[in-house]
Amino acid sequence: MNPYNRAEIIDHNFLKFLKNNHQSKRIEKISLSDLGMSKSNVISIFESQVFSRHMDIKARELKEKGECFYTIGSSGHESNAVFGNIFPFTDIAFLHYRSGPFFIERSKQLAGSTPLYDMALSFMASSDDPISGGRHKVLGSKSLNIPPQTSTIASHIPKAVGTAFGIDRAKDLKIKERELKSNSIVLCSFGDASANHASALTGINTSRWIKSIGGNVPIIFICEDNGLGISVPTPKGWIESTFSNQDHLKYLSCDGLNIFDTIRVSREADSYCRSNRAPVFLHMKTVRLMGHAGSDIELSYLDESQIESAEKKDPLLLSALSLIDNRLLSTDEVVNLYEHARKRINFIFDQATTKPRLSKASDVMSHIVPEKIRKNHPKFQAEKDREKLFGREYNRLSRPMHMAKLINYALLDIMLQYDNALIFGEDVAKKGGVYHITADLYDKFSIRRVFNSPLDETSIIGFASGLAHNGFLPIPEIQFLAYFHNAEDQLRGEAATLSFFSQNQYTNPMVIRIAGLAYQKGFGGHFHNDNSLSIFRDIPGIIVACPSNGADAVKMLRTAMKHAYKNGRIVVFIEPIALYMVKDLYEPKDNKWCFKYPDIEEEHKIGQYVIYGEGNALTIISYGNGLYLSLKAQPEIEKQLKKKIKIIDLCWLSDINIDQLLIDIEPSKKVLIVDECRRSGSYGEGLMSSLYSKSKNNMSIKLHAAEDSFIPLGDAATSTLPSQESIISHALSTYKNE
Ligand SMILES: Cc1ncc(C[n+]2csc(CCOP(=O)(O)OP(=O)(O)O)c2C)c(N)n1
Repeated sequence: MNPYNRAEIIDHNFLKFLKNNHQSKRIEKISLSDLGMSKSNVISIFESQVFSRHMDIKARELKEKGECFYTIGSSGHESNAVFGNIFPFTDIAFLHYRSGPFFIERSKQLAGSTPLYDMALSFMASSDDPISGGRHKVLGSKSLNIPPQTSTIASHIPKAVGTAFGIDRAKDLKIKERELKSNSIVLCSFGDASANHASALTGINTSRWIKSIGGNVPIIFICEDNGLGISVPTPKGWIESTFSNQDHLKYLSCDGLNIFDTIRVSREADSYCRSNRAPVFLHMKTVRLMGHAGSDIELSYLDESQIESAEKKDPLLLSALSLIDNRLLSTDEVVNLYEHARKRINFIFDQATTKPRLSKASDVMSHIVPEKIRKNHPKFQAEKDREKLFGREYNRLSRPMHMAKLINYALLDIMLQYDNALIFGEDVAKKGGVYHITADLYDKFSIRRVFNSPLDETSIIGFASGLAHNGFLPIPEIQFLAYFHNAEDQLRGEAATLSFFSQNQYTNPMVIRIAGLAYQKGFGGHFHNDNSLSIFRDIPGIIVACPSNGADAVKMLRTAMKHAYKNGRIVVFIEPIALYMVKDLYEPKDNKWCFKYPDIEEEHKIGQYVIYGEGNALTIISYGNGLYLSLKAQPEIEKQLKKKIKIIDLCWLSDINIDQLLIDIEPSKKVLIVDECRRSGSYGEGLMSSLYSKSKNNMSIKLHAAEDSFIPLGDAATSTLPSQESIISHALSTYKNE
């Protein structure tokens, strides 16, 4: 036999061993009633294991023919079928990519499921695949309560923790949007190498952190330990020594080569987690068979003897022997079941190869932007309730205020209107955030709805995704824009891709508030004055907002919430720190940057920009601090030009209506884009190219952006940024076509 074709060897060995098997005493004798299992249950688990094995064998054959993609299999991990049996499908499951047997076994809990066919379609990247529609080979199903996972290892762990936390919190708060059963728990599986990842460690850490302060986090972390991460061995005893001694984390281990041990320990994990509402680390030791993935040549990093030694521990064979030794099936019955499953899988997979695949860009992109997840929108609260909530502040609502205060008011109204909204982040509770934007919310809505997170941005955004799986509308806060980078994958790789990989069946709406941008006086240096938004610019499907004043901020925040609630959208809401407390525009005490709190029903449509002035000599397009500085520069520019100009505040940095913008800037023909962010990757850069490529007229468009530099501390802090003076000079030279 070809030593490189391990699938063939394993298949052959399985049958050879069974045929030569004479009743043995290798396997422990068990009592099904002690395990709380029926004979048919155990046979069902075995059958799912067999189906999964044949899928791996067949997928490899089809991959050779170029019919099948991305063949990462489950061989060696077959004991995870046990979890699919023990845990009810009402327990939401975030699965490792080797959890095929789990998926097949769980589907038997729901009449009418067609897991083999569905998985075959996913292997074949067919557009008929019911979960991803041919976008990825994922394990996922809305009806089975299995959200699809990306292939980024461990990145599902922070959100699984958020979902676990959200089960009891939703019940507590009685939110009507909740989807998960009150006594349910969360299952979250991953590999042993993945357990080293920062996302894994922070997820597990956050679950313990919450439990230590009395919160409920009913989650079972299932580490399927095959001792390898592609070619890198996990040090002996590493998983056990890392996770068995942690406070607030119950550690249990099972032998994944032994179906009955796995059943026994799963039951223990289930009972502990469900009744204590506390995290459990279930360590399943097993082997990996057939290499890491279809393209992996194990012989390039393992000796043949090492490979054979793992193959001798084949859990499928060991399951078969357990069933035979315990007289649940005869050898012939096992062989029959095995061969029958082979035929069935071959037939289904061959059928699946004939099914359609995605081809057009528009089809690929059809679910990037989620939509219509809820019909109705929560009503505004009665005026008397608002009056009570605002208390002393109620009578001040009609007074002009700076942005920080107005956003605070908006959040009060939003929390009143949306029972399912939660605010969390670093220092947001009692302290009210570093800039007091969330001040008083904790007192008014209690710690159950406004709470501090551990100091970890990955957890904050992951938590938001997870909470959204149970009907919450999270409003996480990131304390400073520069620190969002720590959480980037949770937005870019996870949250933003969910509706894409699930065809809008799963969404994770959220409104992420981020204090950011530069021009802060007397504080910071680069990390508190980060002036780059490029991290958001290329993420498909998200909405990005950046208000320049309090009144717009309030209206935009309301619109953001509405789109998150009704359409499942993810909104990144950038709040320019330097403008939080600004009251004046042209002169000290002119109060021209203070605004009244907009009436409760006032909104600000996505993509709608605001135009200041009607002059056509020149148009300045900007947002945030750049807009504020441009308005300050306007009188001098107009004085020098002896003509009037127009200034446009984009407000929304995504969804810019280029066609409409071209109509509005057309009369002036001269455009200066002022962008406070670093030139490379700035929104201004993108806007300039969009305007040029769509403009039919001879227009002159210039970009005045910040230098490609980090921000220093001290007097030089604004030296790399557009200033009132530099805007004036750029405006004049743009006008003169210099
Ligand atoms: C964040 C990230 N880095 C690297 C990879 C590439 N990669 C895919 S699987 C894998 C090994 C994972 O090993 P383990 O967690 O032990 O799971 P196993 O495949 O052994 O079941 C790696 C490095 C990835 N998918 N995601």
